[in-house]
Amino acid sequence: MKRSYRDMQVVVVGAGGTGLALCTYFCQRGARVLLSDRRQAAAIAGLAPLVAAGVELDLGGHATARFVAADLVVISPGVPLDVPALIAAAAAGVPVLGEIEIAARDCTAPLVAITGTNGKSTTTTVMGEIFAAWGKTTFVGGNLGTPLIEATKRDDWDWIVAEISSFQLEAIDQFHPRYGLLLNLTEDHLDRYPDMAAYVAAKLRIFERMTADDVAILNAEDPLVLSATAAIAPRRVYFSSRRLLPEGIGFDGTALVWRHAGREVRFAAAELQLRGTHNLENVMAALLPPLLAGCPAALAWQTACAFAGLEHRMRVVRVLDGVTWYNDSKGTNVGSVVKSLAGLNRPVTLIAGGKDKGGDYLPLAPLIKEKVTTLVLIGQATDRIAAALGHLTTTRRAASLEEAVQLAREVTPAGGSVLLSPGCSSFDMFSGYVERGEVFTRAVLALPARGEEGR
Ligand code: UMA
Ligand code: ADP
Repeated sequence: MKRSYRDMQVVVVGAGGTGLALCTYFCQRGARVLLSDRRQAAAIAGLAPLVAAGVELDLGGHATARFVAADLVVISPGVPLDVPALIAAAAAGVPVLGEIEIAARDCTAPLVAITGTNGKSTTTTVMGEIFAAWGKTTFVGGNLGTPLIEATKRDDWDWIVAEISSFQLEAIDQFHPRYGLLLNLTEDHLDRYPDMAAYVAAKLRIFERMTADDVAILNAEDPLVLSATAAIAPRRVYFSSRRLLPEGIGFDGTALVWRHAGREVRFAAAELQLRGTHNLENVMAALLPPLLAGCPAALAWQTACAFAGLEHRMRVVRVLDGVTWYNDSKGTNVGSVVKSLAGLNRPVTLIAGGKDKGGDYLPLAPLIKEKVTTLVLIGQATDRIAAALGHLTTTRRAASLEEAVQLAREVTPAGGSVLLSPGCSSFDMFSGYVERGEVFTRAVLALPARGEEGR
């Protein structure tokens, strides 16, 4: 259903991919659009066609008077609600909504929304592939990369499968998924939230409008997920990587076992290309909505098995002189580094650091002691990580990721691994985790094999 915003004055906040797509959306629906960003024009790509289409600009800051006078303010995920112009607009009674709220209002296809601290992108991608293999026309996007607003360009979707971040959930109103997934909850984004409770509260908003006719898919082995969802309205279906469940998907050590309405279907875990217990959980979560919607189980499983993993998540870049180099640039919080290290054997050289998010690094301590022979630290978080973990193993500091790769090369013996899993966001040194992973990959591929040095 296409909404009209004819003659409304809409302020779009943030001129990243989301904001630019929002401008196009609102222009096409008759609104007068003002695009506001704290950055200056020279730092922003893609403005010219929008200006040609009549979009006004408010750059180098946010003009409160324009926000207060608007009919609607729509924010990008990276824009927090405590920006003064947003506070003023809300106080003046102007609706301040997030991009996913606007997008979901136009979408008639059933929506599957996937959130959690880790595993969202993997789960979203696998699930999208399962729906597609089943012959369904499926939009796959959201926090994964293609903003949800892009789904409104077509109205023939059978399913909309969207990765949803806590940031996106902060400014919803009627957002109402048919299936809402909460994969896990560990510390993250404590640079944006005052505490863990505020982060969890943002995540839980995914269930806010869901009713008993909808389904929440939940991790039965995550204590925080269980306690936080005790009172939600939707029907709950669980997955577990530790035991069998009477309903939902469980694991008996070798097979994933789906039990539903008195039926049992078994899938041999060894057939999956994805590795690690966390990926079993992601696959279980990805299977449940399509299975519950009637997708043939064998087809869903084949599709999950065909999936070899996303870039920048525990990808082997190279095996050089007996050392395996892993790019896990998407390991942007401590919980994800724990999972990545857990899958490796000693000796590991861990390259970590980046933009600190204010969380606790201590959950890494046992694995650092057990597996990490050298810790190489980069970026703004260096001092905090060194203070928390530096005494547990040999710790070195590097001024750049390239220097960290050189150091890792010198100290890692044959049979060992080098893991880039920063436990931090990348924005102190890079445009995002993708650029960080690419810089790492290039530096690793440029290393000469022993005996070739200096040739
Ligand atoms: N900005 C302001 N004022 C502010 C803050 C930011 O004007 O107070 C401006 C910045 O100058 C910049 C723009 O806002 O020009 C950036 O907006 P954005 O960060 O929302 O950028 P997008 O490119 O639109 O990307 C967003 C998501 N970014 C964030 O949540 C930080 C992308 O997730 C997402 O893929 C994309 O929308 C499509 O939905 C990235 C991410 O890091 C991958 N997500 C976090 C994560 O996964 O941990 C949540
Ligand atoms: P997200 O989109 O939530 O950031 P990804 O699927 O991109 O998640 O995976 C990012 C990193 O998080 C991976 O490299 C891995 O280290 C870790 N990870 C993936 N799935 C899980 C999970 N289910 N539980 C904990 N950590 C996970």
